[in-house]
Amino acid sequence: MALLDIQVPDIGDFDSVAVIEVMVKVGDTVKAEQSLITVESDKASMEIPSSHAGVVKEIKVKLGDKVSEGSVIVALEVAGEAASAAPAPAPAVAAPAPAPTSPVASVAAAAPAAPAAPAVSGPVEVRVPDIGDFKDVAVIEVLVKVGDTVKAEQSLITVESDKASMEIPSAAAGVVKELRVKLGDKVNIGDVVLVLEGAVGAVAVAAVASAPAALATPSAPVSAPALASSAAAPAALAVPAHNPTALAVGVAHASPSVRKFARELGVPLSEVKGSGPKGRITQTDVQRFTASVMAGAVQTLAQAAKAPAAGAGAGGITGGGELNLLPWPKVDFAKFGPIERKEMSRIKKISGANLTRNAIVIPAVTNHDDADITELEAFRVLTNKENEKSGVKVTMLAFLIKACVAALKKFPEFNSSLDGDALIYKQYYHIGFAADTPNGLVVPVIKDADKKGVLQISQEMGELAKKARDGKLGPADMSGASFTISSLGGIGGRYFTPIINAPEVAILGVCKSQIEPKWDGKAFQPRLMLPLSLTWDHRVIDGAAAARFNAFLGQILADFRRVLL
Ligand code: CAO
Repeated sequence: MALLDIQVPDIGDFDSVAVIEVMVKVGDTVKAEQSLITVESDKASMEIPSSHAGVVKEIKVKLGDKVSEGSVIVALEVAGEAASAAPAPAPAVAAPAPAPTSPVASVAAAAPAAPAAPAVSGPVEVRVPDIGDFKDVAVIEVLVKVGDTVKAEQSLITVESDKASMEIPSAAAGVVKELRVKLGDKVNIGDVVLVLEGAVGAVAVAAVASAPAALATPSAPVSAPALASSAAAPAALAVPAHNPTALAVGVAHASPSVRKFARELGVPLSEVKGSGPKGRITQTDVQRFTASVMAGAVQTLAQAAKAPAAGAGAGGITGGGELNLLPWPKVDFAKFGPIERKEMSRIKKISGANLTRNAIVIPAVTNHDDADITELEAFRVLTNKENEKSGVKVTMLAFLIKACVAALKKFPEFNSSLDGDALIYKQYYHIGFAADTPNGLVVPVIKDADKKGVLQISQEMGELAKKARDGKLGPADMSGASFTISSLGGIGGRYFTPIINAPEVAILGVCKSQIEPKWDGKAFQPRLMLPLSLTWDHRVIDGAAAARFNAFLGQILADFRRVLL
């Protein structure tokens, strides 16, 4: 074993460039060719790989450091034999650009404009310049379009290899007449990027096709830095051979690994706001963007384009579309402590999938309110005393079901479902109630609750709850609900945000009632208050209607005689 300093190899024009990512840490075992850091200039970013395999003993650079050829990146512990290999960076192998074979053929994209160059009226082909080890690299961004006026040095396209991305600037100013590349094209030195008209600082094209080797203007030969070094030389791009002065226009600024990451997730990088230096997009930015899209806080341009017009196609509920979700984090929990793996119950698996769809697809809003149930609770206790022998216990939930039926009659859209662009108003009142069972959450349904009294509802609810706990509910017991109540009143808590049980459009969450001081105009009175949380689908219901629904429910619960009205 020996310690070896891994240095920045000859990377051409990359001099004093900033370290924007450190991709390893002390103790990491790295392979030869594994990327250690990402460096970045104004126009290109590049990952610098390790020339040897070994274990990282010390990191000699940090974020923001400026490095050049020969700068030590890490101290690596390598096997004896490998250590004997010369770690010194390979000498620069930058080759000068080939001399132009024709003085008036075409221009290298990166060649700076000759200061005294005249304007020319004919078309000018702008080509990919000689930029070193640069073969069959993909065009990942086209930064201009036909009709655009471009300045000399303005970036035209971004190309990317495994390890580096680079913007190719224009050698001349002019108007884009024709684009010769598109996204995904593989380009090589000499390929025509676009044709400019009225170009300044370049020369007109005489016989383009016959002069493929002419890649630099005579006045400004381009140096061609190649990324050739020892074992560390990545199959990568060198920096563009130009003086990078122009600012990138509308360019997604990210390292190749972040670009790759974004591509895998289908994230449009051009829509992600970078939080890194100079607005560079980091992996975290991509993750945050994805999370925002998932949460519905942000729409990608593509989604916006696909989305139905406002008011139309609200029934996109069945659509789904592409969510481009991040992969679920894979964590080896055993690394942190003892663990046990248990399969989830069948109910949990099924309800989990439904809940996820409903949470993501429905633009849901929850209104919280309180209902004064002092008198109702007194009545319930009295009723239970009187009916003690019947064996049927009247529950607050049974009263809530009746109260909700009255509210659903007054606000029929709460008892509806979306069907494409139409609403189906149900003329029946089947009320589901969430029941907690040892195997997970189920929702039995009280059918025709409008036609049943509180006692009958209580009795049916007791039977259904028992069937639920015993795992004996059949599909018929759980289907057809037009509205659902989820009561945590027997357990506790103040408010929560229940998830709508699609294709219903609203759900009422209820928590534990408690005595609160309420001002009656003269004094505070102890009142039993029931917390209500109404979640509703904003495509169907608006906030005012939701507030009215809750207020109406509160009035009924405060004085149950109103049910009769
Ligand atoms: N405030 C105060 N106390 C309440 C109450 C409320 N809002 N609601 C019920 N209680 C009391 C009851 O009066 C009862 O007290 P007593 O035993 O002294 O009479 C006790 O709490 C237990 O009630 P319960 O929960 O057994 O009966 P219920 O009719 O209220 O509910 C059922 C039945 C099946 C809905 C319930 O057992 C259950 O499973 N609840 C959980 C639902 C759930 O998990 N929802 C979450 C879905 S989102 O994940």
